[in-house]
Order: sequence, then C-alpha cells, then structure tokens
Amino acid sequence: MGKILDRINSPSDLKGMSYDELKILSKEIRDYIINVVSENGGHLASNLGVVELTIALHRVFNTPKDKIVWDVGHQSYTHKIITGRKESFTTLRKKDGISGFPKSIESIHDAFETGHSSTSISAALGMAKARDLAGEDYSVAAVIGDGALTGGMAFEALNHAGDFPTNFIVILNDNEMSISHNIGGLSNYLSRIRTEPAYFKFKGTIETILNKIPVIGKPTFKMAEKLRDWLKYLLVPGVIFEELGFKYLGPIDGHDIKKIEKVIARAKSYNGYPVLIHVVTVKGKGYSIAEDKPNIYHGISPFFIENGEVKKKNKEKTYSDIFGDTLMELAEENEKIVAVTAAMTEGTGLSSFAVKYKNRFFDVGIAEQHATTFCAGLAKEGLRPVFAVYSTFLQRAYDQVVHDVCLQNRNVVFAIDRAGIVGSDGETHQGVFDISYLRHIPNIRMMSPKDAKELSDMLRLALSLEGPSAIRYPRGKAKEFQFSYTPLKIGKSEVLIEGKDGVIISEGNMVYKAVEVVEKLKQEGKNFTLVNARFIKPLDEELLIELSKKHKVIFTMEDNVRSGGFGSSILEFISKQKTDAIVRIIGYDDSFIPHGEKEELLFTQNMDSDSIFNTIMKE
Ligand SMILES: Cc1ncc(C[n+]2csc(CCOP(=O)(O)OP(=O)(O)O)c2C)c(N)n1
Repeated sequence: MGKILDRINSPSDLKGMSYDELKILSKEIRDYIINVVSENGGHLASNLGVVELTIALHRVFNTPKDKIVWDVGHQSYTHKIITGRKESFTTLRKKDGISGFPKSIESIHDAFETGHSSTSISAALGMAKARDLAGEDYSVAAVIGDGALTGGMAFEALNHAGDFPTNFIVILNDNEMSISHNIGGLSNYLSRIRTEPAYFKFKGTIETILNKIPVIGKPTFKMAEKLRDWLKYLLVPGVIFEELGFKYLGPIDGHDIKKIEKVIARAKSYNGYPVLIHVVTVKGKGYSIAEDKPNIYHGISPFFIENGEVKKKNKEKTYSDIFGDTLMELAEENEKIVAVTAAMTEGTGLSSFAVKYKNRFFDVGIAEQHATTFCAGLAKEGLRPVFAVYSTFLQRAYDQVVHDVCLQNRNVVFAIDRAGIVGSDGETHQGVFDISYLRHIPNIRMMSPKDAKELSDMLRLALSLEGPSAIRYPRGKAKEFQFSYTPLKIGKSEVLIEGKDGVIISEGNMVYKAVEVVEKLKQEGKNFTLVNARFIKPLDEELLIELSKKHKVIFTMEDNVRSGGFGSSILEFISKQKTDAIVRIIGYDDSFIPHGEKEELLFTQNMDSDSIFNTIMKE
C-alpha cells in the first residue's frame, strides 16, 4: 500500500490534502484496485473510471450525514476503500469478505444497497423527500452511469424529480459505455454534448444572447420566442434535463478533482431545484489494457496484471456459448428468429449472432421490462423472438411477462441464463427465484436442461411451439452427460437410474449433485431411482402418479428456493392424488444468499451432496 493511502481511514482524512497529494492518492487507489481485482476478480474498468469523482464527492460531502447512492453499485470500490474498508478490501467478493456492491451491513457510509441498475435516482429522491419532511439539512446524490440511465426506472425518477423544488443531485457518469457500447437516442445526445465543446464553452454567452432577443410587438414576440426555443435546442447542452426541471451542469472532466469539487459544491448550494452534473470519464482509466477493452475488463476473473490475461483460461464452452451457437444454427433455418438482449450481449453468448444477424439482433439497453414487451410486439407480428436474460434481471419484468407475453400467449422464448446460485456477485445476482416467479403464470412452459445437448434441444423445441417458453440454465461450463440420451418430448421427464428403495426427481443443473447423492446412497445399500425432470411445467404427471405408487417419499432437488419452486409444484400435484406418498423438497432456504464460491454457498445451504445424503438418510 502507498504512503498517502496509508493515511486514509475515513473521508475526513481527504479533506486537508493538496491536489498534488490527491493525484498521487488516485494512482495509489487505482493500483490497489488493480491488485485486488487481479486476485479476486471483480468490476475493474468501471471502478478505475470513478476514482477522482469519488474522491471529489467525498471531499465535498460529509457522509454518512450526506448520502450517496451508487447506481448498480459495481463502481463503489474507491468509496469502500475511503470509508474504512481499506484493509478488508483484500477480501473483496470472498465468502464473509467485502461485497462487490454497497452493503449497509458493511458500513454506515453505504446509504442504499444496489446491484441491479437504474434504481439510484428513485432511492435518492425518496431520501431527499424524507429529509425535507423531517426538516433536516443534508445533501443527497445519486451517481448513475450513462448505461444505467437507459433503464426505465431512471427516466421515471427523472420525470418525478423535475417536479421537486428541493436540493437534490444526480451525477451522471458518462463514459460512453454500458458493458459494451451504450445504445439509444439519449446516448447519442450525450455524445453530441461531449464531442462539441463549443456548446458548453459558450453556454453562458448563448443564454445571455437568447435572453436579449428583443420583444417588440406581438408577432415579433412570437417569432422571437420560437427563434429562442429553436436556438436553445440547437445550442445549449443538457437542454433535455433542463426541460425536465433540472439545472444542468457540465460536461466536466471527471478526472479533474478540483473542477468536479467546484461543481459539486455549487450543486450542493442550490436550493429549490434538482441539479444534474454531467461528468465525463474514461472507463478503465489508468490501466491501458482496460482502457483499450473496457467491455472485457468491465467485470473480469482473476488476471495477470502485466498482460491482462485471465489466469484460469476457460477453453470449454459455457451454457451461454451453447445457447448462442444453437441460436445461430436455428436462425439459419428460420428467418423469423430474432434475438433480444438488455445490454448483456457478451454475457448471454450473443456476440456472434449480433455480428452475423445484425438486422435480427436488438440490444435495447438496460431495459428488461421494455425488452419483454418489445418481444411480445415482435411475436404479435409473426417473428420468433428469443430474449436472452439473466435470471435475476428478468425479475423486474414480471408484469410484462404476465400481461404482455403470457396473457396473450405470445411466441416468446425466455433464455434464462445464470439461473441458480451464481457465486461472487452475491444476493443481488443469485438466480434462485425464477422457477417461483414464472411457473405459476398460465400458458408458460418451463424447461431446465441437465447438459449442453439438452439445452440445444430445448431451444429448438421452444422455438417450434406455440406460446411462451422459458429455459433456465446455469452460469459456467456446459456439461456433457455420461448417461445415454433419450429424445426430448414435451412434458416428459427422463428416468436416468432405476432403483426400488426411493426416488429423487431433480431439475437441470442439480442432476449432477443428485447423481453423487444416489451413488452415496448405493454405498449404503439403498438403490434409488433418479429422474431428470426436464420440464418444470408441464409436469410429467403420468410418471409422477407411477412413482407415487411405488415410493413412500418423493425427494425433489432444485437450484432455486424451496418456496414456490419445482418441488413445490410436485407437492401441489401429489396433494391432489389418492396416494400416501409424501414429498420432501430439497432447495434453498427462504433467505438471501450472500457472495462466495458456489460450492461454499451450497454447503451453507445444506445443498452439498453430503448434506443432501444425510437429509435423505434421516427420512
Ligand atoms: C437490471 C440490470 N440489468 C443488467 C445489469 C448488468 N449490468 C451491470 S453494470 C452494467 C452496465 C452499466 O453501465 P453504466 O451504468 O454506464 O456503468 P459503467 O460500468 O459504464 O460505469 C450492466 C448492464 C444490472 N446490474 N442490472
């Protein structure tokens, strides 16, 4: 650790420093972040871009009295280092260590918890309103990236805030990037402001001139008004925000601490209207490899600092790759197939599709709700949209799935990536609710593959069916199963092992754990039947009736919470049958699962194979 960083234990330690010292400190913080992320993995480029902005903000603000809400929260590393977590930062994303996102349990300086995008303006606005109602006096700022600004909630909050005659600050961190290049009209608008410095240089002059346009007689007045409006739209930067009721300040060089401080201090002093500060930063700043490829180094596994290469190179295909490859094949056969992503092209395996089928690929920005209804519209007109989305991010489009897709029985396929425990990103990212929030919706079919081939077949099947389908599959390496493969048939499960002493029905990824458990049981002289469910909905009712006649206890296993999940659906079915069989559901507790390695987390949930074996033996 560097000399100046050694002196920083809380934000107040920043306050007496000279700008020369702050420059050195910024470098030390960057080096520290690079070092830790190179060991633990994490969001690198986003954090390197906001070092100066965070220092400046903490020098003007007095947290925890003043509040900062970090949108997504993936860029909060400098904030963590400054606010008393310098030493523990080495445990970033490790089990029981520091989270990669703001967490109130870690620090009183973390004013609000985030992980999903576009929530900061709403949350900060709520806090500002609560402050006003309590008659208190402190500042509240939302720090939001230009990517997160593409999310619907951010627009809803901006619209509401404009109606708010109060002190409230939005800091727009504009680096032109979401994970990949940012998209959309607003992004183009920001880019125009950035690239034409004359606009802001002469902003004051332009405004003065506009205000001086003479008002002589009625017709001239009307013309002058029109001319003024026209010129303003043409020349004044940030006019969109000003029209929404914000005072717009910027654009400002986000790596110049002195300048940012000045503007934040000015914004803090404004009373009676919200302020939007437009800060321009470089994603990956200070580490040239990340500056060159900010999308690759947005979130990165442990890497070698010298050349940026990932330490554990995974040459094997992931489920996302299998999904992307299969979709390319199917798109070749059927020109109606189109792919949709909400700013997750690379993560969902759609990079090649985006290049090969440029006109049939849509990145809609961080806008899962819009993506879902957009798919419904595409389907209404005869296309076959596939929305590739992480399980955790589809959560916010629940009503769109119900109201726009399922109610109207649209041909939309949800390719649900990162289903189940994902690991180091923690609570906000675990995909452990999708079975529960989807399976009860009428018309939807839900599948879960145990391996690569099954995923391909399920995608093919889903795209041949009428009505909505969801396929859930986990993060990581796509497995090839050692068992012989029976062809996929709608609503039919697959019996992998036959035994007379008991039965386990498992969905998708959990089949591997189930095989381990069945082997352990065998060593105890108990021969279990193992069923690969394949379908979460519709259930294989015929098989379930047969199994309930043969076995006293039906064990179910799933990579989802027990509440409302796969086992729960079997329990509902069995409860309607004339049988004495009972169902024991093996899945995650009714709790949020923190960050850590997947296997560690399975252990804490009693979902490792030994624990499951013990649960079954106790029955
Ligand atoms: C609802 C939701 N969808 C997708 C994501 C995944 N995600 C995390 S960061 C990010 C890009 C954010 O871009 P921006 O706000 O510009 O921040 P930057 O990383 O560029 O600083 C995305 C898409 C998310 N966190 N939340």
